[in-house]
Amino acid sequence: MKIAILGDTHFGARNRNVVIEAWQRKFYEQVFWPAIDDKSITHIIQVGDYFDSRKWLNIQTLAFQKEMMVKPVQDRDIRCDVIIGNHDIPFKHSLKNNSPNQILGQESNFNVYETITELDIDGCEITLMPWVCKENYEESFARIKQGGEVLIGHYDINGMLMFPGQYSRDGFEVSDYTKWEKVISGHYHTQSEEVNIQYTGTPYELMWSDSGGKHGFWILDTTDKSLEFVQNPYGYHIKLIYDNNTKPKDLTQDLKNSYVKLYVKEKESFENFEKFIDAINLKEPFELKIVESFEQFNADNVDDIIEMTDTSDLISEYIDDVATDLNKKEIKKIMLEIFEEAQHIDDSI
Ligand SMILES: [Mn+2]
Repeated sequence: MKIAILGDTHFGARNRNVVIEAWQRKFYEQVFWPAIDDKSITHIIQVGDYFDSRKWLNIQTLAFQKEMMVKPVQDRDIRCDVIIGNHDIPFKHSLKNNSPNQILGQESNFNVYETITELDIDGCEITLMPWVCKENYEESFARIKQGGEVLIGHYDINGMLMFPGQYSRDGFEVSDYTKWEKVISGHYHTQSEEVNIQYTGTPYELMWSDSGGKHGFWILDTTDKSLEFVQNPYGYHIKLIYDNNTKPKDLTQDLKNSYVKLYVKEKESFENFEKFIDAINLKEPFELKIVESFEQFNADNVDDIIEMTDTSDLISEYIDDVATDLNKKEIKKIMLEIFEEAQHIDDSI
């Protein structure tokens, strides 16, 4: 049997940002549900962080998750299992009063798991484990160590990838899970695989740090415990680079409703730069951030400063040494003001 494994859904993400909601909708309507129908899948397991906010639920978010998940599950009369994640709970040390149980608990076709539960699906033993906190730590840790066939949870695991380039320094050890054939986990929003552990990643991008990786959902085959990835092609955090050779016609991407960061490496002609900005704006991004490069201020581009008296002199000398056409007097003034301000910041803040 094939089971769809859906990562952290984070309904209501970023204070119910409507643009992010529109990208979530695109995933459910154009990727997820068509694939579920196409592959005749009748069982979905969502690995936690169903909702985004630990404490609040917007009425629009309530309606949105009904439209995207509850109704499609019920219309197809298929099964959806939801595990409690750390974003689903209002308390730090307890799973009490979690949001999925209150919202999805009374919906037909939905099962919410707030305790460790053993399932037998077509002869495959699947253990579902909610977020591990103080309240359930001993029981959870003992069950992890014990091992079994397939474990699905929402874990912090030391050494696993959290975001592109950033690894976790917290949680359980990879070696705690050695007695499992396969471990599938939500929590970190970037997908990664280490030994027998597969992090699902989120189905879609939710913030800038998600933009470097692949997103989508997984299909678990219970006969051989293999996982197939179905990619969501819709990314919407887009990085562009501008230099003196960049022309508006180079802009081929669809930027509508996207978050765009434009990194400016060089900008000799202000007029050409403005034309490029206009070309971006014509494509109607939701947000455009221009990031100016200060590469000329890198330590590599400045001679070693050996003799120094105090920090303010060092700042002045450093700026004197930079090869730039910018107004050095003005830069010095700003830097020294920041330095002054930093000296008077209360340590207790
Ligand atoms: Mn999450």
